[in-house]
Amino acid sequence: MEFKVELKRRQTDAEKIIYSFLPAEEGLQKTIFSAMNYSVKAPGKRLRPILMRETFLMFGGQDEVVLHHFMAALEFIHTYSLVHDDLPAMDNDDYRRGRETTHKVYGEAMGILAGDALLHHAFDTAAASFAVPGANPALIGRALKILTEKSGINGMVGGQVVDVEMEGKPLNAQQLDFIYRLKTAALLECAMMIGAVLAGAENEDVLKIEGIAGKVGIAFQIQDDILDQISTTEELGKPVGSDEKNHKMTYVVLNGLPQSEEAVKQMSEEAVADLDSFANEHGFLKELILSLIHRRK
Ligand code: GRG
Repeated sequence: MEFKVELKRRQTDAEKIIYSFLPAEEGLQKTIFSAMNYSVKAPGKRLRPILMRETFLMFGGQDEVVLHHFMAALEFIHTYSLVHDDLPAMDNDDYRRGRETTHKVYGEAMGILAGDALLHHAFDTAAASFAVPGANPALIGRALKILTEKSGINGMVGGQVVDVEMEGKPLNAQQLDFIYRLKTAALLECAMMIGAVLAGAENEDVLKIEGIAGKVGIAFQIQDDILDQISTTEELGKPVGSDEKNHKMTYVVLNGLPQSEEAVKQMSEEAVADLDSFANEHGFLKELILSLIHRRK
């Protein structure tokens, strides 16, 4: 079947799974439930949960119930990061995923709280998988540790801290690489590592997967920088030129467009070559990674 059709099917499946863990909009605090649901249901690509599931399948994972908890948890963490990133104290953006940002619709206080709520709800959703009949607590424990580490101070939040602190300052290639590894690649590593862990992959293979996802993550962020320069608000669903507005040093600013495009291609192809060293079936995963080189949103 054509790749685009297969991808759409996986996105629809992922959304069904993610939405099933969202709160009902009722009770005195229903505004926060509504703000959480608004943020999560905005049309995202669902890349992280899809990567998690494909890696799980690649390592022969069978029972998906526990996996579903983690797919939703990771998308909640990713969504909270976008909600907070758009706040006036950060990028101060009005549009995301083709609609008004959460704080524009619900106000700044609710924007902050919706991000907080999604983060807590993510860990509640992941921890609830201990109660799944037949679940393996040791694997869930390992997956929880990865989720915490990759999203926290030595992962996404750590990268964002350096990104914010370095705004408007010159950055060298090493510092930029540090930011991209933590801010962006960490959550992709998290996705693929958890998929492998929950499928029961050997530790050595989980580490190999971390390396592959790291390359995909860096390529993904460089492509994000490229799109911020060459795309349109309509196509991207969020403002373009945001990096320039915020005086951000990016890979594109440092190296120019042609070299950046080449880096995305090279890193994605390296990731795919590493993936090919596994005998396991991974056709869709390979196509997905290669498709990111040419992504337009
Ligand atoms: C952690 C407090 C706190 C703030 C947020 C990492 C981060 C910190 C914010 C996210 C903003 C950003 C540009 C992150 C880099 C990763 C990235 C390119 C995110 C966009 O991911 P997509 O394209 O988004 O997968 P969709 O909307 O498709 O899910």
